[in-house]
Amino acid sequence: MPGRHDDGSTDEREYGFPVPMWRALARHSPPGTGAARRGWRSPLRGPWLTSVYGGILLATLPLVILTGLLDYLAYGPQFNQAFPRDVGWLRLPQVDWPTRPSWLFRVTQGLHVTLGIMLVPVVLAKLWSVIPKLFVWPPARSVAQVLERLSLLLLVGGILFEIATGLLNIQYAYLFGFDFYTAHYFGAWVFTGALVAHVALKLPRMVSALRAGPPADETPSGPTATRPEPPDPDGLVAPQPAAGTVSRRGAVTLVGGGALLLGALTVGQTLDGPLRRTALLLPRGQDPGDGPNGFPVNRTAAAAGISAEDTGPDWRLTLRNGGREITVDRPGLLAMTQHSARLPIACVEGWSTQQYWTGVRLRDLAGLVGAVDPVTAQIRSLERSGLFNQVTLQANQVFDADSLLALRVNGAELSADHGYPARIIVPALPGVHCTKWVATIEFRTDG
Ligand SMILES: Nc1nc2c(c(=O)[nH]1)N[C@H]1C(S)=C(S)[C@@H](COP(=O)(O)O)O[C@H]1N2
Ligand SMILES: [Mo]
Repeated sequence: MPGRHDDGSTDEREYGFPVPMWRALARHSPPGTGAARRGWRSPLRGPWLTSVYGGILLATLPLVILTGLLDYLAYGPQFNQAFPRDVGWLRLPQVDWPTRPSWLFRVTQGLHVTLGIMLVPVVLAKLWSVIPKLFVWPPARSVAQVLERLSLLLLVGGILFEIATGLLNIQYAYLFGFDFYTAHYFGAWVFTGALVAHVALKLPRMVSALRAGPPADETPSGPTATRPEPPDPDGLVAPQPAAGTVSRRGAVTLVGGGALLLGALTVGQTLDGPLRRTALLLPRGQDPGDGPNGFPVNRTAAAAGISAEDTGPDWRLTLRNGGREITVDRPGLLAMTQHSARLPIACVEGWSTQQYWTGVRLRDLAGLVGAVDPVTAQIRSLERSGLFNQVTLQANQVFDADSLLALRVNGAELSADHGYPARIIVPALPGVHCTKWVATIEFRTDG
């Protein structure tokens, strides 16, 4: 039977659960939770500190989410070539990815990876600041609280999952037994949903905590004078705080400095020139060699199983348009009007570079085989297997004046690793779709 209190309320109303079971649960806290909770004694914890980290994440995470979704769109989901292929009702509006500005994908992808890495210390600091809540017992007092804690599980689990899979992917470490793109995409939606709920719930408290400011008068007297924030309803402030070892400002500076340091060690991979050597945290970061072909290689010719014979004098480019088929050899391509453009290669793993490419315009090749009004172009590589041995291009990507079947780079022949005898280069196209060792181009009018 529900107990009745002096104020007329019942336990049922207080708990929102069948009471005897709940009482028993509350009485029998798992061994150690109380001690663990009291063990978190830093005087730094409190609503203000949590709100500072929360505010930084609130201002920056939407950019990481947005650039991530844009990257997904850039892959051309309308051609079923984005990953994951089937996203059910999580389908984004299908738009043609533009070719201008040519650095668009370089920026969206670079921001996604660099900012994502920089936010790692902030996320960890935010989690550290709320860690006593993990040991609250009973874990929830009402159905609403159960739901809130479930959403926190998705929020925390979601972001840690996105960080882990993202970091492993840019290190080319496919340790997990599932597809990275699928996992990272669905994880992003889980996390984003939980984030929206969390912000809706906590925004007012964040704003008021920031307004209230940190406890006054700590800084002039140094870290040992660090004062706890006043006790809060959320239980972030330690009931028996230990003496301070670092000032509140020092803690925030440390986390911010960590973020900037990570950014500094990452951003080089999206820059050309000697600064690339500063990308110490990334495998494609440091030393791509010298000369006209001295820029990062994603997959070498050897790794792709491309032999010297495949790309020798017998190589032909096959152009198709409906029933028509034309083959051209390399001297034939070199005899056509050559066009040059300075265009980036931006890889989904976060590195990018800009080079000076020369070759035949894709629209001239369309004209050669009489494709006046193609809707798509389907490109296939000599490479027999692998995820990236073909791509479908949109009409605007075929007809951009700088879209090339590149034969040369920086005034020299393409190297075998960069796609000799011919490769695709299209403004703002993700690197993964700049197919190397091209064998056939098929123009289609039916999409
Ligand atoms: N045939 C083929 N083309 C390919 C790839 C591949 O694996 N096979 N990798 C792509 C990827 S992921 C990138 S980022 C670019 C890198 O081009 P680069 O190695 O010349 O720098 O090539 C693309 N073209
Ligand atoms: Mo790539």
